[in-house]
Amino acid sequence: MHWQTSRHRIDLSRTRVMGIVNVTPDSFFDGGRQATAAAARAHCERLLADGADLLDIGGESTRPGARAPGAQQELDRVMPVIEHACTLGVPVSVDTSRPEVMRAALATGADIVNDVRALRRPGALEAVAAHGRCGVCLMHMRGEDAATMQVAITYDDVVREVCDFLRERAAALRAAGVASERIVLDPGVGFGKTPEHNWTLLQRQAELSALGWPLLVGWSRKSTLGLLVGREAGERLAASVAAALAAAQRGARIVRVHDVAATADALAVWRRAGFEV
Ligand code: 8Y7
Repeated sequence: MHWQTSRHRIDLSRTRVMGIVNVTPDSFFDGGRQATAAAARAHCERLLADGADLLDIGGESTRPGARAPGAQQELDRVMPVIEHACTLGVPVSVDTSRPEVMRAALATGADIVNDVRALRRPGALEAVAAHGRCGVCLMHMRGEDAATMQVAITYDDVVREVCDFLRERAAALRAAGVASERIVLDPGVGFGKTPEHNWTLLQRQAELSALGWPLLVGWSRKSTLGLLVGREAGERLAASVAAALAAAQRGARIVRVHDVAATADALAVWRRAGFEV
């Protein structure tokens, strides 16, 4: 199984680690735009030294209730970091829902569009289709944005509804001419879901894998883990690593994480123990 992206054809027979690079003023010491960009560039190099297989660079905070930056602000944040990341020899993903940010990142050489809104914004699907070669991660999210997604969450059957949504989005991309091998799916842990929904999606992850596309999953530091073990965001390393292993065991081909070194070490042991199939 492979993931075709702009510059790299990623072999997914081995579980891959996607390192998270948040270029938001609240995620790095905020000494202004230059300092934030420099810290983010250094963070890319740190994650690669720690064993990241891919980098995911984003400038829109998806914290529940966060306010979205404007398009120009998002471009100003992410483009200097993407330009640098594209020189480092690994696939680079841009975490955005904006077609103009997708186009700018792809023009610079970015390999993958990671969209928590699954290319539902006007022009987003077209931006990916027009490129002809980039990879794309389609994530399930209930609701429009971080401000509304956790309001009144009900599903009849969360796994069936997430599967239906992802199947429909993948079909829309195929209809627009996007090759199947460019597409990866993601259940969207924490996006319009209660902790119970998130655990159900992990327990029944095999049903998502059965859709036929590789799965990317992100549990890193999320509040569902914090609730289970009774820990704040900065104290969820062990829970995050365990969740990444559980997701890998259930067939995730890419895990999206903050703590790359610990996750890569854990996956190395898990792999050596014969769990990777
Ligand atoms: C995910 C994500 C976030 C995820 C994918 C956080 C941007 C929240 N989570 N993208 N983005 N999957 N594909 O806690 O689970 O990292 S932001």
